[in-house]
Amino acid sequence: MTKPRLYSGMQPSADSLQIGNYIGALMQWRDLQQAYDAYFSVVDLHALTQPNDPAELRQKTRRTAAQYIAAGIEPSRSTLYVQSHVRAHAELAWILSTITGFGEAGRMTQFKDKSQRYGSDATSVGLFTYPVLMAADILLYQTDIVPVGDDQKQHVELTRDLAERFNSRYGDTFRVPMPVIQQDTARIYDLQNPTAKMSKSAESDAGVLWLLDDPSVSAKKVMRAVTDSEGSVRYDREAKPGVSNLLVIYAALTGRQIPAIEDEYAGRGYGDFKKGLAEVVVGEFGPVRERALELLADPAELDRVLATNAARADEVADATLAAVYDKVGLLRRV
Ligand code: AQP
Repeated sequence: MTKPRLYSGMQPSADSLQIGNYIGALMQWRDLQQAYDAYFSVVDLHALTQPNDPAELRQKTRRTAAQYIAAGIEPSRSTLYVQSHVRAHAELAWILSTITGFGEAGRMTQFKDKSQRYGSDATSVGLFTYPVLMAADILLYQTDIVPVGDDQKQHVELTRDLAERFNSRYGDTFRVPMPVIQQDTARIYDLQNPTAKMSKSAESDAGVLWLLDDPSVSAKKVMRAVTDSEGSVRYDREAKPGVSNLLVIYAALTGRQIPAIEDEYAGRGYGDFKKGLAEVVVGEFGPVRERALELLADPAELDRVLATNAARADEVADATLAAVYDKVGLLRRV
């Protein structure tokens, strides 16, 4: 029996992924790859919507791929590739852009947020059409499910609308994918500003736990995380965002329930709790970091793995694109 298909990706927007990417995405991908025919992409074309140094972008792309593998994505089981290696992404995005309404794209809240943040001079057409490229990413693989954070839900809705529109205009071509929204408890907040999502592009480094941080640096960041003056290890997202965030990280990395962790640290104060969490973080990330650095020490081998996987992705993507070109009436090259 063929497995249902899954697509997801991350932008190579930093040298290292952060613990939010790990808990919110990579840990789930690692589990899902058993039951799904999974496609995991490093979406470098998406990353071009923000200013980049070319040499750094190449480096970040390799580093992101290495961290996928180090975190447990198996390139022999899942198709783990770099988006720009598969030409069909950009080509399908063009076709889909011709059936996307200008107003429809303008309603995307992420575009509104980001364009406001960057200002009109730094807001490109590429940033505006970002969700159309994302729709192409997903639809090329006849995807059944797309695991995403809550902030990406609107983009998957647009993807579904475009698939349905294309299918009704030109005949059945695309599978209409379902978003699988990650639990709110999988959302990780900045250690210094625990009401803001932890992010690769955070302004300050102090609140971000990087996967590739030296273990002693990760431990220090945990010890310095913002808490409150109450002194009791208790989950209360509203009143105690800092401690609650640390509890969520603890629970996610150990697979334990939050009440059990609260019980363990009852009456022991924040110092002990943070020390415990620092051990958990270092224990989890140490091996991931080592494996990622090993992979990065042999870039030729990493590039070879990515090329083999891109060839696998090409096969599926090219078949979808050929069908699309036929349906819309492009003349076949003989
Ligand atoms: N703080 C977080 N908690 C839980 N999940 C998170 N993700 C990101 N931050 C958290 C999940 O990681 C994946 C990364 O997707 P992306 O690289 O396309 O961009 P993003 O969501 O915007 O992630 P960042 O780290 O905040 O990157 P920048 O700063 O480049 O925008 C997604 O599955 C996301 O849900």
